[in-house]
Amino acid sequence: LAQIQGADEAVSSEIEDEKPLVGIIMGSDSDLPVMAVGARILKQFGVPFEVTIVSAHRTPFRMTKYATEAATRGIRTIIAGAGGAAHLPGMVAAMTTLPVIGVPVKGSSLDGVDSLHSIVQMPRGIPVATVAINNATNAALLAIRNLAAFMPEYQLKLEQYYISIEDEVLGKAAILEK
Ligand code: RP5
Repeated sequence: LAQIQGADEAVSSEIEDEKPLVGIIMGSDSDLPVMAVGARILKQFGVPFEVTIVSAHRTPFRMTKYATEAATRGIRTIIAGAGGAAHLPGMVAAMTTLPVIGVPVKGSSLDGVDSLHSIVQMPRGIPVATVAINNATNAALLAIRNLAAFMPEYQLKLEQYYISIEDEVLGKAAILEK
C-alpha cells in the first residue's frame, strides 16, 4: 500500500467486521490523493467502506465484475473517481442500479474540465451524480446522505457535522469581528 502514491492509513475503513456499504473506486492510483479525502470523511462518520482501483479501459472485465456484483455484496453507493475521458462512473452506472457518484479528477492537461464534462454529460437514462472537480468530500457526504435515507444513525451524524461546520464559520466570523 505504501508504494501507492498518496496511500496512508486513512484509506482503510478500519471497520473490518462490517460489510462495506460504500465502494470507492478510481481509475488509477494517481487518483488516490484526491479520493483519499472522501475516504477520510467516510471514516470520520464510521461508514464501512472499501477502496480499490478499477479502470474502465485498462481493466474492463474487472470493472464489469465490480459493477455487477457490488449490490449483492451489500454496497449501497459507489463513488467513482476518474480523470481524462473519465468513462468509469458512467460505465459502472450502466451495469448497476446502485447510485453512482462521479468525482472528476483534475488531470495535467485540461484542468479536470475534460473529466467534469465526461462525467456530468451522461445521456438520458443512466444518471451519475457528479460533484465538483476533485471534490471527493462532497461525494462522500452525498453517499452518507444516501445511507441516511434508510439508516437514521447517519442522519444524526450529518446533523452534528453541519452544526460543527456552522460553528467553525461562526467562530471565524467572531474572530474577524473583534
Ligand atoms: C484515468 O486516467 C485515471 O482515472 C487517471 O485520472 C488518469 C491518468 O491515469 P495514470 O496515467 O496516472 O495512471 O484513467
